[in-house]
Amino acid sequence: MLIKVKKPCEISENLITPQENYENRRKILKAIGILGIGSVFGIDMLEGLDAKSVKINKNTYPYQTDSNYFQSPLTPYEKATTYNNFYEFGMQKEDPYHRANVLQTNPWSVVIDGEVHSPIKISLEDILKKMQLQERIYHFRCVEAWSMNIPWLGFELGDLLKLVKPKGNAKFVLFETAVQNTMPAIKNPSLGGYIKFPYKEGLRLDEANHKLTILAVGMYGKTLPNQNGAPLRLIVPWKYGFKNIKSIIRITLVEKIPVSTWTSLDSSEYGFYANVNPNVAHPRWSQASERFIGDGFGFNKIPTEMFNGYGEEVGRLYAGMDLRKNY
Ligand SMILES: Nc1nc2c(c(=O)[nH]1)N[C@H]1C(S)=C(S)[C@@H](COP(=O)(O)O)O[C@H]1N2
Ligand SMILES: [Mo]
Repeated sequence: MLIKVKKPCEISENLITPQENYENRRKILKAIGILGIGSVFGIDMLEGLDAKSVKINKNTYPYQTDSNYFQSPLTPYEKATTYNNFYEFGMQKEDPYHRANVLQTNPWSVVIDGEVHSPIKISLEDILKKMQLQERIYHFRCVEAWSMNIPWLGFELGDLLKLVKPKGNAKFVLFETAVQNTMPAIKNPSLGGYIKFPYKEGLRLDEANHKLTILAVGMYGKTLPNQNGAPLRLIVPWKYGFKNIKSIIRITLVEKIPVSTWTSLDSSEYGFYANVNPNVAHPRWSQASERFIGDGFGFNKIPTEMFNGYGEEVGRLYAGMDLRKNY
C-alpha cells in the first residue's frame, strides 16, 4: 500500500465540507430539540457531540502529503497498530492493542507552560484549528533494533511553540504523558515494570523547533489509534523510538536539561540525545542493523543509517559534539 501524493489542486473539494457538516448538524439538532436542553443540565451538549467527533481524515482536516518525506514500502497498518511499546498498558508488544481502549482521549487539552511569555491550556480542537496538518512518511527506528515506515498526520511542533512565545532562557522542552486511573500499569505497577509514571521525555529547544519534528494526531489517513499514543504524540524521526512520547498532556519549556523516563531508569543504556547511530552500540546489542517490519511474516534485516537517514537535515544540530559521549 502506497500513499498517493496529491497535487495541491486536488484537495479543494474537501475544504468547505467540515463547516457545512457542522451547520447541518446544528440545524438537525435544533429541529429535534437537542440544542438548548444541555444548558438545563449545565452542559453544552453540542460541545459534547463535537468533542466526540474529533476524527482525523481528509474531509475533516484537509491535508497534503509532503513528498519530501517519502519511505517505501509502508509497514502494514495491522502491524503498526498491534506491535507497540506503551508501557502504561503493559510490557508485551500486543498489550497496548488489547488494552488501550480504556484510554480516555476526549475531551483532551494540553498545557504549554514554563519559560514562556504566554502559557496556555488549549483543547485538541483548538490546536487543530490553528495548525495545518500534513502527511509525512517517516522511517521509525526503535532502540530495540526494529523499524517501520509510517505515514503520520501531524503538524510541526515549532508552529505550536510559537503560540506561547518562548523566553530567551528556555533551552529545553519537557513532555509529559497523561496518567489515568484506568491504565493497567497505574492500577497495577507490576504490569508496567514498576516504571514511575507519568512518562516523560525531553528535547533541546532547537531540536523541538526543527521542521522534521512533528506532533502527530493521525496515521495512515486516520485518527491516531489509542495504542499509538492518541490523541497527540511526538515524532522525532532521527531519534530512537522512546523519544516519541505518546498521549501528551503537558509541554513545559525549561532552562535545564530534563530527565526522561528511560534515562532515569538506566542512563548508561538510554541517553538524552538518543540519536539513531549505527556506530554507537547499545551496551547489550549492536545498533549497526535493524529488523524492518514490512509485509508478510518475519522481517528484513537492513543496515541502520546515521540519524535514521535524516543526517543531511539534522547533522548540523550536533556539529562539534562527541556523539559517543552524547548518546
Ligand atoms: N507514554 C509513553 N510513550 C511512549 C512509550 C511508552 O511506553 N509510554 N514507549 C516509547 C517507545 S520505547 C517506542 S519504540 C514508541 C513506540 O511507538 P509505536 O507503538 O507507535 O510504534 O513509543 C514511545 N513512546
Ligand atoms: Mo522503543
